[in-house]
Amino acid sequence: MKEQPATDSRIPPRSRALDLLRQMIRIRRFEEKAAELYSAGKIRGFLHLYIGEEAIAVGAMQALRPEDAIVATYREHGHALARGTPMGPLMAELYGKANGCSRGRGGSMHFFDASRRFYGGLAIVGGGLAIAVGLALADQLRKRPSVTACFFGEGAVAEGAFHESMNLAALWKLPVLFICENNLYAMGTALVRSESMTDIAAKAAAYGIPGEAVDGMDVLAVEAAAKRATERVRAGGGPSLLECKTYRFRAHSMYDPELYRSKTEVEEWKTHGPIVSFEGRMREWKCLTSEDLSAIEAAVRAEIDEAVAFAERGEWEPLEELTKDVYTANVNSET
Ligand SMILES: Cc1ncc(C[n+]2csc(CCOP(=O)(O)OP(=O)(O)O)c2C)c(N)n1
Repeated sequence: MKEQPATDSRIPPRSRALDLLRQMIRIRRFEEKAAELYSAGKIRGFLHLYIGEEAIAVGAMQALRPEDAIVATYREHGHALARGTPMGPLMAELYGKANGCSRGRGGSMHFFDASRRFYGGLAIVGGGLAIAVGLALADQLRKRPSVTACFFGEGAVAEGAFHESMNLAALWKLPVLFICENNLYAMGTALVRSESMTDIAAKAAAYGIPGEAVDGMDVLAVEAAAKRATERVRAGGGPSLLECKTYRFRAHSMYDPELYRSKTEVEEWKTHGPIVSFEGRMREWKCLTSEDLSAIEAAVRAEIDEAVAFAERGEWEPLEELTKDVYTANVNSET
């Protein structure tokens, strides 16, 4: 199929649209495989799936450059994949193997890839915001032209760390893009049950930070909004906030019986999920065929098979190395 003629500026060229779709499918299938491996006992500990929210990581990442820094939460598989960390070390990290991106010490919640300025994978709600502010301060002091993108859930806005980070970032005009992934529930708590004011962009405004809300199910809308916001940040305008309205299709984690929301609500959101809706639009634009989809699915399947094989052949970390890189005084002392 030929490139789409540039008649409508809102329609991306076919190759770009295919790439965005491929990236979202890649994240979706990786996580479906992770869920399967978890049930098979290959992956242990916590596992929080991003299924339903893929458009945010993929869309936002389009606005970021290699020199930019990224901080994410424990629901970060999609961000690491969209950033370009190879799938093998990520799968091995889920397995807890030494060839994992964090030597198997972090697991699902602690993906890390310093070579791509991907600084977590962090388990503490709101904790990433303060780290992002620190990274941005370091970049500013060293006069590096970088933006730090900080992804967090709407549950984090209830944390003091959110308000302290907003305040300092605005006060010091730090180059941070705060990206709130508002999937409406913090574990089992609906946003309306924990916040007296649910407009997250308005909370940023209270600190003088420009904010924008966007449909987080629409990869192109997220990309466009992230580009607008990063441009402002890069131009020295200080921090910006993007609230991406989204939904997670799976439970909070593998242990959640989901008693706080109805199945009908979940099914309704799935009908306009980020992948299915983008596929539909691509078909309308006549830039997606069934063969294209089969080719994407086959390539992703092969990549996942290889990543699983990489994880399977990985070694466990030797016991003697257990305390290596553990930063505490006297860890080996007798006292
Ligand atoms: C400081 C802190 N408090 C509580 C928890 C337990 N906890 C883990 S996830 C979570 C909900 C967070 O929801 P949200 O920020 O909306 O992110 P989502 O899981 O929806 O992506 C909570 C309360 C934690 N990890 N850290």
